[in-house]
Amino acid sequence: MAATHTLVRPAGTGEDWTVPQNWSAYTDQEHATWDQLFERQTRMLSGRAAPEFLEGLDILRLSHPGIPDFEELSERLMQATGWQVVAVPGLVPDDVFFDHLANRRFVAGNFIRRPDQLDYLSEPDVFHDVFGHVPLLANPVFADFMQAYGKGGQRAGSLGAIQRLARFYWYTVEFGLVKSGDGLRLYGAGIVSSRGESLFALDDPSPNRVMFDLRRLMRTDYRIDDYQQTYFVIESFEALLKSALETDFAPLYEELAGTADIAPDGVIPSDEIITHGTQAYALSRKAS
Ligand code: HBI
Ligand code: FE
Repeated sequence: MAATHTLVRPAGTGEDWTVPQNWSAYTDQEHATWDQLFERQTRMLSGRAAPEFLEGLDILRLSHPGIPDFEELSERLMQATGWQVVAVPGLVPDDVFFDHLANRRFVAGNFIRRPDQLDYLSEPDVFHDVFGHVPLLANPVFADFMQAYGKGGQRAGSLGAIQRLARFYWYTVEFGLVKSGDGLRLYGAGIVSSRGESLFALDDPSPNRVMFDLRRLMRTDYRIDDYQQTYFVIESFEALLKSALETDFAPLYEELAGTADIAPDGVIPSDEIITHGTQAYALSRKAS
């Protein structure tokens, strides 16, 4: 999610930045890394992830051993919601990213992290992109939301509001929580693909957990280097889709241009707070 305007299209990538996944080139070690991460996360996520995410894992039969073949995966996903997964070598420019989403194509890194990077890497790899993002694309409501986000991104570019929209994505698609009849559940890809954050986001007393409010969220800075200090909780995926489809974004961006940013750990009077975090974790990291 960092600034992507300086990216240079690598040799061998198409005009749209896609590359062949080259599935047959994965080594046994790389497939084993996928299996290890998959096993560890699915065990952790039952009872923690949103039911829609867990259903997506089932529908797409992502449990097959080894890194999924994007062609097979796309066939199942196409049948469920009309989405496809295409391979890219890494981050792509914002306009390219939005164009893919607007056309119901999800771009996924085709490489996988090294065995010494199981818990953290900064670039989105195939485990983050496919395990983290793709299951919810099998859900019709979330699938429509992602396309609406892509179309919104195309408009935001011309309005100079990419940063606002990037915050929307960050605090929902990457790090969102959702209410369920039985407490909060995880759905953000950055959370569900991370062992540490899957525990932290739901159970730790450190972070704030605040009900989703689009205006508020678009004013909030985020950190890319550590666990989030605030998580926003949506009422439902239907409500999320509604906020994307029914908000008139151009006047909202204008209104927000006159407001101050809110720090990643900030709380404001209008917040509907579920947990007012201690921030003990963030404070301890700063001290060390
Ligand atoms: N490229 N591969 C990839 N994955 C992303 O999630 C991504 C990207 N480029 C731009 C981007 N995300 C974001 O900056 C936009 O959502 C704003
Ligand atoms: Fe992501």
